[in-house]
Amino acid sequence: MSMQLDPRTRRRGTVLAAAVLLGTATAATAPRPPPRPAGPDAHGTARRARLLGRLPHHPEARRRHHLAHVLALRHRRRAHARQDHLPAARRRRPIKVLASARLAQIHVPYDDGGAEYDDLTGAGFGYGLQNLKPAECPGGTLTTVKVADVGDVKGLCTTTRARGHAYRMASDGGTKVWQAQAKDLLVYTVNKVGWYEYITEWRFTADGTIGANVGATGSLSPVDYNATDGRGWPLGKGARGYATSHAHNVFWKLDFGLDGSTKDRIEQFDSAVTAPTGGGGPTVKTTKTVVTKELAGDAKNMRWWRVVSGTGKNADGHARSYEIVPGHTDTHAGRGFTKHGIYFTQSRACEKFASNNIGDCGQGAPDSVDKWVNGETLTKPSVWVNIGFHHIARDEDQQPMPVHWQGFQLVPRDVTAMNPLTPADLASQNGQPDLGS
Ligand SMILES: [Cu+2]
Repeated sequence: MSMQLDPRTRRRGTVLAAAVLLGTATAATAPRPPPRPAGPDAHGTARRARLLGRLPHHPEARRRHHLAHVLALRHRRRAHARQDHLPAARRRRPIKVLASARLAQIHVPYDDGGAEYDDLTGAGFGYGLQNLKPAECPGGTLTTVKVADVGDVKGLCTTTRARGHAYRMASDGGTKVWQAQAKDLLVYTVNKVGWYEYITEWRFTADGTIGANVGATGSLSPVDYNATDGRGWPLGKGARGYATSHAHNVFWKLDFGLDGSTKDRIEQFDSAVTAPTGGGGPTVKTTKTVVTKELAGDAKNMRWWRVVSGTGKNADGHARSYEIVPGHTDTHAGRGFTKHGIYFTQSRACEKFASNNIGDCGQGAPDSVDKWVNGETLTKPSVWVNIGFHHIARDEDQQPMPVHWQGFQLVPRDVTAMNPLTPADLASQNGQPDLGS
């Protein structure tokens, strides 16, 4: 995006926190589960994950939070209505996953150093919430959002979308095929910032995976077509205009509340591969490191992180956790806060935005996530995910620009003892598969 605003101008209340992270997550859209034996998490089968908002400090954020709650309640009521028709054995308790999940900045520096924007807190992202027509929310529900200084905007879409195979498995003898077609639950908004439009999407998959993505569309900035210094790309017949290359560094802030507790633990895993020296194949050694202090982490081949519940275990006695799976990212070395792909900080409510923070952390407090990593012990971690996209424009970016997505997934690891969609006749196959005939 590009707007002729002072990029460092702080405009309180410009944020539409994508605190739109509502709804009952998985089972709301999953095929109706098969009957289960009685008892909590019997056979380790699925429980419904859900998200709950947390009460923010800013009045405006509170209003949005309220909306999130209303929607979450509505979803819950519907879910309960559905469950009323189920025998007791099939009613399952939800498992809390997140206390809060929000978009935490979109930082856009241009390659020539001439412009740099913090779209959420410096360029009016929240004011740009767009009204959506029903056609933009196919099969779903549009909800009205109150935006400070703007008014009501019918801008929040909640809908479902076909996903295709959730799983497929043939028996050894080929006599039977188990397969399921799934739907995702999607919650999204569109915000216009300058000539760019951002789609903020939260996606809940029937297998428990949560996806956070931002899609950039709209139009290239018409005032940034002057890159004759080699920092752009020629667009138009011959080479009439040079669109200036730039980056979109998108940040999310996640506060987990696994099983209702914020006492989560962060673990990092690294695997080292050794090529074979004699007989046998290559070998791999995987090492776990518990992240006990605040950390600015860098993605690396065969490295991953998970957030582990300090209290909750699944029916097999394994600690519940969510793995952070980043999508493709271009890490931008230009600022301290864009240098790293992930940050773990001791949670503080005033630390809301990864850069140009407008949370009230007090006079002289640092205003970006890299500076909040200062050696504190992690007892209540916040997770900041940074996914960057270096945008070198192309002819196809006009007009309008096709949506370009960037984001990450939260993938359940040992949240349930088996696949939450396991059909009844496979429910006994926990531990060692027996495909039978
Ligand atoms: Cu761009």
